Amino acid sequence: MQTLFRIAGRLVLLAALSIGAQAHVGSPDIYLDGKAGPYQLFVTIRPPQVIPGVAELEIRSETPGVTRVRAVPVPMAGPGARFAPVPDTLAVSPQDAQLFTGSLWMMAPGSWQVRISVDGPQGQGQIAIPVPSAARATKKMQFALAGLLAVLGLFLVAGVVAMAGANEREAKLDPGVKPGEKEFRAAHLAMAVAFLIVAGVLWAGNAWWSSEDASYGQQIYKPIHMQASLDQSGLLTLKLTDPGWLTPRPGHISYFTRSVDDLIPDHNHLMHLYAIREPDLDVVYHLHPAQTAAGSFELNLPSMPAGRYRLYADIVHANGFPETLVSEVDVPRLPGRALAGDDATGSATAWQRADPNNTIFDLPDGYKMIWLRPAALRAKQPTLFRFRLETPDGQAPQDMAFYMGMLGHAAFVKTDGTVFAHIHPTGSVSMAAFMLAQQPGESRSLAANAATAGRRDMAAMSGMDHSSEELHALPDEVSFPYGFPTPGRYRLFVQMKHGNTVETGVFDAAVH
Ligand SMILES: [Cu+2]
Repeated sequence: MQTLFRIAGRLVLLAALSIGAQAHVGSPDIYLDGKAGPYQLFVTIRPPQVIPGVAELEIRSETPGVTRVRAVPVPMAGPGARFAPVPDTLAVSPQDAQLFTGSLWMMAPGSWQVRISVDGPQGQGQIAIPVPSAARATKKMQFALAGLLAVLGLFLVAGVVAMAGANEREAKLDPGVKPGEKEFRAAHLAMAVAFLIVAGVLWAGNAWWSSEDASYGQQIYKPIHMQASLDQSGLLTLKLTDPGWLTPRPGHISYFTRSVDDLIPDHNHLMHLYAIREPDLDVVYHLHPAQTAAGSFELNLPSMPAGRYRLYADIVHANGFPETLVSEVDVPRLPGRALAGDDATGSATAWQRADPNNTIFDLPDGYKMIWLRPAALRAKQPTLFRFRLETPDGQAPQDMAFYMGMLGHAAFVKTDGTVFAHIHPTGSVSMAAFMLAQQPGESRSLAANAATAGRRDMAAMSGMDHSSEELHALPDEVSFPYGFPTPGRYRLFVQMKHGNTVETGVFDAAVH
């Protein structure tokens, strides 16, 4: 009986669903284009369906000659980060000598990293990739499985009770002798006692399982809650509240904490807010509200076209755990106010009326943004999305500039509202978390280091520079490593900067 319960319990546990990344909405897979020492890698990590569970890893070296790739998951912080287990060696694909695949166990929810080391003709290279890990929901047991287990369980209960009865009724009689009234009475008593014992075991099993279920329920990811409000002057206020998730309990060790006031800046801002007008996705704003108190952000909205906007706010916690908070706000006709700072906007025709194969987007100042798009777009396929900017007379702009330290920013949005991903030339990882992961020595103060290390390390990374003084000619092209999570219609908002102008190109995609 206990074995039956254990098996049933394990099956339910395995059916508990999870998603890996909260950095985006509905887009758990991690895509990264970066350098491990001298080797340029395109890394895809598909976090597990369950926690604990197995993450799938796919690494393509764009630098030839790589002989061995090893990988190991470790927590971003805490003792686990210092005592990393022995890394696994990835398998070489039989079709492609520069494609390496493998799988890694992710043992607990929280802020993790996968450390990758690469061997080749130019020595060894390292890169660490942040992997947020969290259970998302508990899936109910399948009806057919539950029915089968219930029938088997009933059979076992009936069997035990019947055996106890038979033991008292007939086991002690000689062969051929019929049981009398005394035996029947003893048998009924034995069956009642056996039933009570079995029922007690079932009750204990159920209590044990309920406590397992409750403790798993504790692990299920609950995003920080964001409440948006707008006053008559156009002041947007965002209130962040923590619904409680993986809160450390007395007697339990927890290396993962999260709160509304442990945020670290990601490319200069504590919050990156995309406001996208519903349901046409025809107007987009990339804004940066300022923190006014713990868990409170404010922004004077620019004069936006009226309508209902969905808000996607990207934040990063001190331990490198990123989250995208979602809310909505109705924007009425507001007093005129210009865009300020790093804020930028763009608009296009409604996605329903747009050509899903469009490659050229005409910008308001006569410039053009061009998507060097592949022939077909498939879900889950790691792809480099490449965009180029052109002057009105078809030339490469000579004054390309970094927009918040990067060659470009892109938002991939599914038109049904189920997917939102804010992507950079490095990929889908949070830049702040990526920088944290590159630093060895976990005893540091994460938040303090991230703030100061940010400027220094960002310059060293691909497609990023913070020293605006040394303006060597920047490329007129930007690329984003990403893969659509599911088939369907998507809209892409791509931002590049030349001079003091941030251009927002809008493209559509039908993904198969
Ligand atoms: Cu960005």
